[in-house]
Amino acid sequence: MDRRGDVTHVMVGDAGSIEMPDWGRLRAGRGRLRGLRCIHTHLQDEGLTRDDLTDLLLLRLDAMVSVGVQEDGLPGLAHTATLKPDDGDDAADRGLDRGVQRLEPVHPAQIDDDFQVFIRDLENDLARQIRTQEVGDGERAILVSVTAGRSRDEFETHVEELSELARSAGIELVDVVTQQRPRVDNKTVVGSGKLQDLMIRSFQSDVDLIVFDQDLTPTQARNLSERMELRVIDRTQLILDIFAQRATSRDGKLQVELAQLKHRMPRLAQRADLSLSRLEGGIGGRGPGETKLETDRRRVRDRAARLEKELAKLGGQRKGRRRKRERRDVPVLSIVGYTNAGKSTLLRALTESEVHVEDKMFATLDPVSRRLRFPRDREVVITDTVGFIRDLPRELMAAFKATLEELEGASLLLHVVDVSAPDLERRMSAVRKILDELGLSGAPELLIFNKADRLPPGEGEAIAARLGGVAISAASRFGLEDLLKKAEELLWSREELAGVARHAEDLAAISG
Ligand SMILES: Nc1nc2c(ncn2[C@@H]2O[C@H](COP(=O)(O)OP(=O)(O)OP(=O)(O)O)[C@@H](O)[C@H]2O)c(=O)[nH]1
Ligand SMILES: [Mg+2]
Repeated sequence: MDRRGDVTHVMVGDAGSIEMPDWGRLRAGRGRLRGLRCIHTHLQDEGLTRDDLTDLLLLRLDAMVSVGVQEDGLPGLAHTATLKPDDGDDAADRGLDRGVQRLEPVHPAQIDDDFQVFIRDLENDLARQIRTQEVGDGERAILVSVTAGRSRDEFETHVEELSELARSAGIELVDVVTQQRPRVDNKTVVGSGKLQDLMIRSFQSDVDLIVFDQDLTPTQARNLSERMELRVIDRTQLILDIFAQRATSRDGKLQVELAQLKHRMPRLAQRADLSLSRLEGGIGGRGPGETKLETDRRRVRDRAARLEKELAKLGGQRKGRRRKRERRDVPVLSIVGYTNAGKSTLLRALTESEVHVEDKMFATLDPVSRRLRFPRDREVVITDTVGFIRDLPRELMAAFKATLEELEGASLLLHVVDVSAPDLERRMSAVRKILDELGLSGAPELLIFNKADRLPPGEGEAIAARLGGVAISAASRFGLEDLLKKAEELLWSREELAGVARHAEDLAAISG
């Protein structure tokens, strides 16, 4: 029934269910309701069911009404529910009634409220709520993760990391939905009950995006975005999108675009239907543009091939520059480590230069090199690089490889570890694994336990002693001398250093 009271559809079902017509596929405008009430009978007078409330929410109906049928065939009570503006009362808002309000059941003959006025007020409330939600330009997202057999501890750090990634991408986190499950569901990652819950939450909170911690297969991606009527992305896509946001150099931009294309290729292969187009834009429509992806697979492949060629050319130029430096025989110290560990801060502290530092993951993308003069007047080049992360998307490995070519000639790896991270050892092994896979683990490594200022005094040093390395605080410049001394020892053999020292003493003796 529409707002004027005219009957627009008549649906006939059986005792168990009524099939809704397909006008549910289109979303009503933001904050607006559909302008239709659904009035149906229940043969048992059980009141509104879970399915009724779900339909109310998902179809954004003005109201869902069930009228009980008595033994004698006459109408019983009419149960009515409508959407409810979010009043912040979370506790009363769980389970079946999340986001809906029920009106007092009355006999149909006694309904005399002015529905027009009621529904207009409700729409205004809903619209107001959405306006206040639109603060900030970030997109609103719900994160989803299933345990999939991981330990609680491991699961939690993963979810935390995903939240951190979302924040770094400029996404506004609305909710985190987790599910304990031995395995990921083949079709929809989470189970069907959880999926329904997720749909309701996303409608209520008016989110733009759902981010899954698990990498989605093309089938899962399609199923999910179809059912959710929302953009659905996975962790890999999120990381790729962050890289796309950050890339500044020509090289970096091309690498990221190539990685994005490679990630989307299998999804393009399956696009038998149009619903997939929802998957394509990155966050805020960044990344390979929609139009580009609207073309067929071959054009995408061609584009990828062109990118690869151009990248190879740029790689050649880089190699030339590096060779020049190698000829000058300047040792290269490369700062590596998990993202956000404080690598750029360290470079800044050591070289007193302006280097971009930010409390965001993947703040640095392109390598930065600076000169550094050691106390004994030796000069080295020190390079800051992109941060690593566990389960690095395969597509990004290639991009890393190119930007990390700088590391190939490294004389010493300065492996920066955030000593205040609870899972620091897991992060260390993630970094080493990536270095290994990139074939860069040959150079000697100095472990640098940064952010010691975040721990009680002495604790950072204890960890450094246990795992072998130096404890520092790049932010407060604590421990830098120790670091330089250790680096010097690793760079130049002791004898050589002793020789230099003797030489200096001799010189002092002569001139004295
Ligand atoms: N408390 C504390 N914070 C630090 C320290 N060093 C760095 N930070 C902070 O950690 C955050 C990340 O620092 P960055 O230097 O950008 O880290 P990064 O390793 O270069 O990060 P990516 O380039 O994103 O991989 C910033 O907010 C820094 O201010 C430290 O010694 N102590
Ligand atoms: Mg950095």
